[in-house]
Amino acid sequence: MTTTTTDLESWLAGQRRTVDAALERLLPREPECPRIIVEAARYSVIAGGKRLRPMLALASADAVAGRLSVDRDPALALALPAACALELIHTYSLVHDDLPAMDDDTLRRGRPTAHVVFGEGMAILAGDALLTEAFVILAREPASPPRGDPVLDARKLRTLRRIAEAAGAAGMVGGQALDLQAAQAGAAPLDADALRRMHASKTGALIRAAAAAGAIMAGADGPMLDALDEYAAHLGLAFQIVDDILDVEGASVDLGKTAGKDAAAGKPTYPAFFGLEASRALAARSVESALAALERERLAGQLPAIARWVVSRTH
Ligand code: GRG
Repeated sequence: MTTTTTDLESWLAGQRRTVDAALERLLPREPECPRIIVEAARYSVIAGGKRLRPMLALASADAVAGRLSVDRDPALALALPAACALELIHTYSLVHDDLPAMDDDTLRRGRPTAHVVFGEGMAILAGDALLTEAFVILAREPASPPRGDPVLDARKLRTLRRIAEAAGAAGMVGGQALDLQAAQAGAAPLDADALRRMHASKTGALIRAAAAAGAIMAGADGPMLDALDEYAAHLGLAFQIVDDILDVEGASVDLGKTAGKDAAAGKPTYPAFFGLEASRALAARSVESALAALERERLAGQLPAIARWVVSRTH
């Protein structure tokens, strides 16, 4: 059975409501936390965004449950804390990326960036809080079923490690460091292969961790996990290529962030290396490879439709 756009849209809308309600519950609160950090941490998360990483984690858990013929709702519930943690880590990375010391941007998710509203120091702390709280959530949740289940604890530890590795120096932070280094005066420009490797760490690692986290929490192992990792690696590449294309073609008002920044800054991008048409073809080929990885392990649910949506999106 194929999933239609409407099926995907209504699935995403339902899961998004669940994720947003869970984020409301899990974000830092008063009175344990000072009001200023509660407000600064919530500001960029509640602003919205596509919630791609949480959706991937949940779709992955759902696909694994389908494949293992177990109930989908408990699998989704087990994956929900990891889905929220991933969104907090992703949001921290955007808050820090937008700082004057990095990309120096004033518009994100359709709103002024966190440092514009709260000041630089507080935006740094908001990012720090989001990153740290993500690991509190991964260690503490889910609160039910009762804690102390050794199978669940083992899944949680694997998930926590997978996400930490993806967010850290071998993953997102490492990729951001390469990006920053390449932008320094006098630095050698990245060639197409170095660009691919930089994005694989900076953006791809967390996308892969999202698919893995949902799958691990739902009980996947071995070839099923490998297939999902391959799916997500291709999806991450397609996502990045489309992001570069939208930076050329999109309007800031649709994107919710400043369009045209990469070209203006002379940054290497897929359209700059290959042109728009070849970049679109590359993204389409990546999606085909992502779908082939799923088929190999007979994984489905919403994952194929999410892959197609990633290349057809306009924001
Ligand atoms: C500061 C450690 C650190 C890392 C920053 C991800 C990242 C690393 C920076 C973002 C720069 C950027 C615009 C990358 C292009 C791809 C990307 C990650 C876009 C933003 O993600 P979306 O489109 O955002 O999923 P929303 O707002 O929809 O969640």
